Amino acid sequence: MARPNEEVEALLQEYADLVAITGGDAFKARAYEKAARAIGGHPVDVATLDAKGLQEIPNVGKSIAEKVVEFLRTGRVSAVEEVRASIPAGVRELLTIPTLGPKKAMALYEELRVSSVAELLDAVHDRRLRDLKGFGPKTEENILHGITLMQKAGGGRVLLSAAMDVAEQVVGELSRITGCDRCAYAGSLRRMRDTVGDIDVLVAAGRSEPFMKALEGLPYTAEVIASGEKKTSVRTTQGLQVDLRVLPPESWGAGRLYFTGSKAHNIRLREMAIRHGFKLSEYGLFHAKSGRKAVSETEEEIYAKLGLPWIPPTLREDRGEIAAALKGELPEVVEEKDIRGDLHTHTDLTDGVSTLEQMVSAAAERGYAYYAITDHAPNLYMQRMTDQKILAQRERVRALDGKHRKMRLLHGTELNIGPEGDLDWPDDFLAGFDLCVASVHSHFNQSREELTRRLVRACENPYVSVIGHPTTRQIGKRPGIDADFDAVFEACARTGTALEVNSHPQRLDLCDEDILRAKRYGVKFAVNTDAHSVTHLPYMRYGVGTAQRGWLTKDDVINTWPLQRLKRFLRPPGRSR
Ligand code: DGT
Ligand code: CA
Ligand code: CA
Ligand code: ZN
Repeated sequence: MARPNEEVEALLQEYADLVAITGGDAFKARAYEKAARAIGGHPVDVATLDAKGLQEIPNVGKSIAEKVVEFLRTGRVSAVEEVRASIPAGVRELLTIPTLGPKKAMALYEELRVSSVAELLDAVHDRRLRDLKGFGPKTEENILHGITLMQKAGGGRVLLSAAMDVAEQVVGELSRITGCDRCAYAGSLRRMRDTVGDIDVLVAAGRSEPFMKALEGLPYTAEVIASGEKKTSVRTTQGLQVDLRVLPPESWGAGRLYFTGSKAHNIRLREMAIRHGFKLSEYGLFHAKSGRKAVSETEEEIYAKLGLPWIPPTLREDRGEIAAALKGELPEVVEEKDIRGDLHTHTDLTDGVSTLEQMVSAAAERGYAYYAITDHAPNLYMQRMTDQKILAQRERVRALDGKHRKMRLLHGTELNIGPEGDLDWPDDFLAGFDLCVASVHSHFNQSREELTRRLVRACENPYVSVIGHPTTRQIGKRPGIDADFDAVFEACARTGTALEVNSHPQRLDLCDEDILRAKRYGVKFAVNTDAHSVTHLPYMRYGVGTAQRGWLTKDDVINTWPLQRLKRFLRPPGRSR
């Protein structure tokens, strides 16, 4: 169940797309898009606001506020229904292809009468798109890729954050029931995979019935898929499956181990158990000969009997963690409490929705020792950044520094890596920042050579300390760019440039496997949120989970370091600063 703010955000975004596709006012479409983002990032639940309260949200005017009120009261908005009805359902289906914007979707419908994904596939194969203005072979390729992505997302996996929201609510509800000894989630969610197929919840209790009944009766349970004494499965109103298993309390550790997975990790453990004369199941570790139980209550005891230390769930992917554990070489993975600050964040000076003051005080509440503000630079033209604006912001940042306990503020920017690897400002201007993040935001379809050179050039700039969201992937929407990342990682190591692990649940970029690869080059990392609102700062947990899946330790992550060490990394003495 999305929060009301997110539901409203999705609805207004859809309206903006529909306005654009029906050839409506581009200004109006943009206004709805801005309002959608502002509401999505607004810290107060919109369901608690009236029309007047809504209008206090930036970019929300009277007419938008009225639509939101209508939605909150009736679950629908007549204006949205109207435009929906004016567009064939197939064209709306086209809009769900992640690589196809509203303009192109409309052109396909008007020029070629394409009104479904199937018809679009036919048109691509018949090469009918090539005759359309603004379409080329590259567009075809993108469209085909988009359709593949969409069909993959149709496999029903959801973003880690969406699954986490549901799981935490379910665990909260079930924990309150009398007789609940323990309750926790397991599966890919506990391993912090970037997407989750279904949610596995475990309860330790003597009787299972009250828990099964409670799950079936939750307000967001839409359908009961299977109902039994040991396991019940339901589907939520948002289409997410939740599997609940109730275990006897003495089997808690064995059950948690089994249902956390991964399957491949479990198989390795079972093989080890057999070699040690045991049998491992979700009920415990048993002596193979006598069938007598050895241990079952905690994961630690089971690992210990197999001669292993406890292995963090984020490492349980059969990527060598058992061999490392046997050698005593398991990494001590970075934890959220180790993070001393966030090095990539935005404010409403560009496309953020919270003010500088709001972002800074929310960061201070998180107990950070330092915090960097890195708004977009001028080459991302939509953001209208100027030298004057960023310098004025610097004054405000300096004035705020020290006002929040001991948290120190860094003034930075997120530069745009241009098609040639060029950056927004000359070096002497960059020298004025405490920190420069540099990221790719456009020209994703350049050749592999061009993309690689672009990223390597950015690394080579002495003022660039972090490469933001390095592959630019957006989960379920857009694949990462096709650069030679081995060359990029090598350049990062050589130039002392950190790679970002972007914590936004839609990005998680670098992903676990890329992190593992980059780490072999001796690269350092920065786990950042790229927050555009105070509500995004807590996304840090997802970045840290991803960093753990990439086997990163505190030492690998520059924003766990004390400020002085971080500053030396940002401004090494050899560089001309
Ligand atoms: P998901 O839901 O696709 O994101 O991935 P998981 O890992 O949560 O997989 P799921 O929900 O099918 O099963 C949860 C855990 O239960 C899985 O990680 C390991 C365990 N498990 C499930 N089926 C098997 C199996 O056939 N053999 C073994 N050893 N473990 C299994
Ligand atoms: Ca699962
Ligand atoms: Ca499952
Ligand atoms: Zn960016």
